[in-house]
Amino acid sequence: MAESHRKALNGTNRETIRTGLSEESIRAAFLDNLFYLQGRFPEVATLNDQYKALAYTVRDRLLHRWVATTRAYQKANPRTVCYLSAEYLPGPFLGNNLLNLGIEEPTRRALAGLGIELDALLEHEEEPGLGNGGLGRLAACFMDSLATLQVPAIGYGIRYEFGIFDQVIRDGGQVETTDNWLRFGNPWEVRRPAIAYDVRIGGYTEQTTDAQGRFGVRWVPNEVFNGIAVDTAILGHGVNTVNLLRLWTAEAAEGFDFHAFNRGDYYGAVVREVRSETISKVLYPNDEPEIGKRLRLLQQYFFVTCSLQDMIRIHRTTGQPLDKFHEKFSVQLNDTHPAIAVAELMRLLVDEHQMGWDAAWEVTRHTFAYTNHTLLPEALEKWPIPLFQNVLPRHLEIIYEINARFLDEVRLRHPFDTARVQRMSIIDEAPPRFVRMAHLACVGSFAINGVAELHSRLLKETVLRDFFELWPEKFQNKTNGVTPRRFVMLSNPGLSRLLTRTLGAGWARDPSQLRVLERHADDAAFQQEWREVKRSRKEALAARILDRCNVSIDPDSLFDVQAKRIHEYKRQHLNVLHIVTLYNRIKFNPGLDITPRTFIFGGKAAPGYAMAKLMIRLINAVADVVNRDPDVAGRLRVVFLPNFSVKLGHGLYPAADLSEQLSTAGKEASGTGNMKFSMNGALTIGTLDGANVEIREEVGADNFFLFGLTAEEVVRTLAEGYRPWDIYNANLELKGVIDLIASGHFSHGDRTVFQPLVDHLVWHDNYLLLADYAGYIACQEQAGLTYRDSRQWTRMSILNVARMGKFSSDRTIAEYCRDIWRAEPMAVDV
Ligand code: 8GP
Repeated sequence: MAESHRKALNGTNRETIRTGLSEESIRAAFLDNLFYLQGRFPEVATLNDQYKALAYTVRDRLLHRWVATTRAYQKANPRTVCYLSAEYLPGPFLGNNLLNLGIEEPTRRALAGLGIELDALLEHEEEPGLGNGGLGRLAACFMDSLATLQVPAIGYGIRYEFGIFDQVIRDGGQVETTDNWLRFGNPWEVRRPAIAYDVRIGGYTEQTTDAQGRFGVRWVPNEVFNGIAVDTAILGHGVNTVNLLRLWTAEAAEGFDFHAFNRGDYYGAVVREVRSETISKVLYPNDEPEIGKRLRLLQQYFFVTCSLQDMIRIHRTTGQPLDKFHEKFSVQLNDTHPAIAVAELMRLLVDEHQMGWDAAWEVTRHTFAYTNHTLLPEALEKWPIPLFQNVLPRHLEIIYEINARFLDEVRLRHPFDTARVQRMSIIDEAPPRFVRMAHLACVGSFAINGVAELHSRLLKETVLRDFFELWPEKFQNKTNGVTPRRFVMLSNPGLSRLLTRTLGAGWARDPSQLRVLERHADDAAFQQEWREVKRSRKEALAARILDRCNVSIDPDSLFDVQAKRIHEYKRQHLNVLHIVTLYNRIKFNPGLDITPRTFIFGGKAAPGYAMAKLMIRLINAVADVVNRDPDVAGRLRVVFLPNFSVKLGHGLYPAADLSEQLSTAGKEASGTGNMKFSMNGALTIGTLDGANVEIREEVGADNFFLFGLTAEEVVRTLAEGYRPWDIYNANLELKGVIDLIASGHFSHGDRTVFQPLVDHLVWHDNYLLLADYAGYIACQEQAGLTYRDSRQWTRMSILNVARMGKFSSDRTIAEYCRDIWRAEPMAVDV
């Protein structure tokens, strides 16, 4: 496909220095960009100069597809999906764009001709860490799939100057440093100073009367600043569609406050500029209480108003009236972070475009759809009314009005049920009173979805139960997916080649074709090739770990990997209990014959989440002791890979043998790392949680290591008065493990370090580690034994890849398009 694509373009008169896809064109363009954009010549160019020259070379090749797409959209005026997300984690762009353009090989040769290694430039790229984890990465996978499926779409968000912090491990603990990803410039973005919108903040509202005597409301803000569009091209795979990722950056309304200057207040003016620019300065790490985070509310409103104003501008260019807005756009709210959009669209329509309330509400409630990404009550956003009033006084009035009408509807359906009315209200009346953003999102959306079957069911039964009873027709499930382009083709070229040689190239766009692999699952020669691919990825990871962490690991050992945010519900510490169990077993029985394992961890903890940081400390402390202990050498190794990112993931997923998906059942909405591992041939050890349930269904129970309580059992266990202390005392092996941690064995004799974690486990354990411990250990034993039977293990690995087709984000996006967005593909010609 890439080849025909290239030929088609090579055959046209578009073969210029900015568009040509041949080795010669790419080399000429590279040198040209080095010279004219960097002012450099090859002999003095730094790695960064070379990287940028190549990035511009590739970007040029995106640009005419971008223009062609924009033209095609303007002409056809298709229905457009707008994805509103406060987070995007796209990962490095260079490799993905080369892949999607199908020019990786000619580019490699073009550079080699100049003595430059493509891989060094790929490695040099700094990724935009504009997200915390799963939710932001999902948004990026969706952008990839929308473009690949040729669906007209815009992703709207915030261009944070500092993304997710960089994680450094110092003395075994996490230290955060700022992520200055823009330090060397970002060659992929195009700034559009002409696309700028006013953003008002604070002040008060007053009643107005127009010439016809109609009442209206005027919002008199006390601050105004600008949002400027910064665009990144998102190219689909093997197609010409380039969709927009449009991120907003904040600026002072006039770069310079002449009024203040005239009064001699030059510095006051500059300070004001600095203040407005802080809006898009930094991404908030998650798991921190929202309360009091004024800047966070400002950020949410900032990107939402710019995005909606932008949609209205685009809609007006089509000549259609605003009451047809929802026919042009379907707007997806990625969690509640953009939920203020419901009130903002009402404000824009009613106050700024003089639409009547009822007509505006018709448009609004047909525009939005809401995706929920978590059941954890602490993650459900609510804003204190005093703060809300201070920042968005007009929106608060609008929300009160929406709420009053909504609660009338509830009362009509459920007379006398005041408890229900209180539960469902958008306003939480507990002092100081709060705006419940999830309720606003539910009331203002025509569709509400969870991100895996189990999660969607639990949403209906628990946190959104009242809303489900009121509007069952709004509720849907859309099981997450991930893009096989980035997470298989780009991350694992060896596996991709093997798949393409065996199945043809179609699997990356139609992964149901992977099923054909089932036929080869027992073929010895194929199995051998399969193992060689895995082995080469394990060697590459071992080299990286030696380089970064100065720990040598054995590629023949079982690579047992857990990479995700650090959180109690994800239970990295259950994994540690297993490691210490094996450690103890070997210490008591030095001759013990166990499957050699390398445990690899990656993930960040929210800076304010003390227990998660203690978990990181525990992993590193155990690693330190285990890796130095000659008694266990050759059998156990533990590595914490710092600063986990999309880029690190590229090296991690393909190298894993076993994927740890340990969340307490009912807590992980879906998970997406689970999919990336399994698509690369890792077997999963996991609970019946999130998408694990569906992965197991697809790959088959025989090819999945299952343990643990079900979501229902978790609820029941807690309700019946769970006593972890009893389990601790009843299970001698578990007791030995916990006592060893408590004894200071891993903390230089200091018993206090891990005491909070140990105490929490034996007295509270709300994530039920102790309840699941025995099952987990037994299941791990099974996994270790199976690994020794390499034919059996390889067979299971092949079957995992063969049956993971469902978890391509193309399938997810096709379902959103069909069931929620009513959006159709539209091919673009160049
Ligand atoms: C995550 C869920 O935890 C994960 O299970 C799911 O796969 C992913 O979303 C994509 O749907 N949720 C978040 O990342 C999340 O809630 N983040 C907000 C706090 C920022």
